[in-house]
Amino acid sequence: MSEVLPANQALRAWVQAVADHTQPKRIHYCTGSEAERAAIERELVAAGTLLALDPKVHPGSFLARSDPSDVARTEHLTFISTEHAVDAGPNNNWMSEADANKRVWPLFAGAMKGRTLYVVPYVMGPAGSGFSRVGVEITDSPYVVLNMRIMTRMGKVALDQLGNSDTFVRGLHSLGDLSPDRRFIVHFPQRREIWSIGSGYGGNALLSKKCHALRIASVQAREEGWLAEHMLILGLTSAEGRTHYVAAAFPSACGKTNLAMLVPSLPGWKVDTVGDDICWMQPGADGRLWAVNPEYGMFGVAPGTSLKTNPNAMHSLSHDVIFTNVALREGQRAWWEGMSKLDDHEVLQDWRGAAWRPGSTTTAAHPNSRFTVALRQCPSTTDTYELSTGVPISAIIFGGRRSKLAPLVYEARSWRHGVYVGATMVSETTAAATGAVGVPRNDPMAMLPFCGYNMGDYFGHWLNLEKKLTRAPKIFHVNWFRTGDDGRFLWPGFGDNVRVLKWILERVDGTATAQDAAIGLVPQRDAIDVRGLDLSSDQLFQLLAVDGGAWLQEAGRALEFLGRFGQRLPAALLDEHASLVKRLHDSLH
Ligand code: OXD
Ligand code: MN
Repeated sequence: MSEVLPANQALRAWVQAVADHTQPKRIHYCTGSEAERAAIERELVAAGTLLALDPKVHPGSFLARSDPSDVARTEHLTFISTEHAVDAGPNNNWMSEADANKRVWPLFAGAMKGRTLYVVPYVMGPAGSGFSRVGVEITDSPYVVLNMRIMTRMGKVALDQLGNSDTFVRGLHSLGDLSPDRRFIVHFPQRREIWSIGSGYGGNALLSKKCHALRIASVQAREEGWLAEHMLILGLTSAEGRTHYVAAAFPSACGKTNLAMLVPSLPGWKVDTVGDDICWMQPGADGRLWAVNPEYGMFGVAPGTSLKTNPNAMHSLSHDVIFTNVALREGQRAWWEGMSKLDDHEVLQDWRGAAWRPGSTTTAAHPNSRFTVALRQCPSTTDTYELSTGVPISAIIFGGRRSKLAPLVYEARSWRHGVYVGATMVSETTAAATGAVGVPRNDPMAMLPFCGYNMGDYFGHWLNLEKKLTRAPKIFHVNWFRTGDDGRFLWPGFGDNVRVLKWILERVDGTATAQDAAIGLVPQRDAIDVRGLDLSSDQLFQLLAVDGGAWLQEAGRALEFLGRFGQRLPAALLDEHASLVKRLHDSLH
């Protein structure tokens, strides 16, 4: 690998300062070239860190196994460091700068001894676009470098965009000793800096993703009048040829990737996948909200992904993939729960590398096992994710995993009501973060773990944005996960979700009807296109039902949650809350 030193003095000075402290054996500035990728892969395969998969079944693909204590984001070890704790808000763990300097900085001392320090410049957003921002991650993990090369526009393209500017987000990452006792992910939003030590796992270590594109960018977005959101972006073209773009926020592992690349069950409808996880949106001169996906790849949850549930994801995975913590079938083939049937007597290697047999009480793949793959490999992408103008957003969708209560879909009455709907979102927890699974938790705009500042101020920022939007997107809430009395899902989901998107876009176009329910506008039963679906009218009734009494209790819990933001909570949200409660009471009389 030939060394190319960038001209940017600020970058070189920072790298030198980090190297003086971390003491790597050598420094490598990444170019993003093919030769560089191949060299790192060879090195990792030789070291046993990557396992090459069957080149016929998985050309160019590898399996990585992470330390068993390092398999998900660790929210309790993730901190925001601001001068005053109140600016980080009750939604974040706060650490003073003095504390970070005392507790975290010393962990980096000599941490890269014997290792290579990689300098990874990257662009978030289409290169040269007014939306895009440059970051540089310093890391001692070659696995991180390979992932960053897929997830971002990495190397020379970023240095070219940066030029001599010193306004890049600085991310410092070291594996440290991988001990959870010495694991910290600390963000300094004011100086646009991130320190991450002790974890090699995706969201903790690929600093472009949650750390930069959400936590740091959300602060920057507020200062500059835009939004950095945990949302997929998709374009939907109707059978008649009308295209709308929507952005949708769901908590981690609630099907964002599936929805982003859905194969519509309605004939003639088409989906264009623009992004599957993160969305940066700016008001345009035309009063609409325009969006780009800052990422270049997907870091998707593997379990549950199959040709049936997400054929586009499966086709994306046909080559050049990094799998993390999936299981191995004989012949070096990747496998995970829900992917395909196994033979009864087959013996696999589980995600730790131990022998595993079908029927075992443990899972073969880790529930949060992942695939890293370039977005361009997805059959449902076009060139829209490369558009420097972004795409105009017609609808914003919030969603959660709710087995009860929330109807399949409803529309907010106004932007302000939509912000209230987003702010009071609740979802049942998943395996994407450590902790108990299946517990309802408030997750405003699916941003609770990712908003880099006090969410009271964040709600205020959302409310203020309306002033710049003469053609604001309509806001909706969906729930694919409602269950009937027998505990089974009422809605088929997956490709049939297009039926709900269809209603949403018809609402945007003003052609679909809705009935005024206390919580918002709910489709009339005949407004959802269920032709060809095996769905009884009783099931549809249950899917769309609004139980006023249960919603009143929910509203009580929502108020308690919003109360956590105290003085920082915008009064407009309390007004929305009072109106909702009044409508609910009225509906019960
Ligand atoms: C992710 C997450 O990895 O939200 O996208 O956890
Ligand atoms: Mn996510």
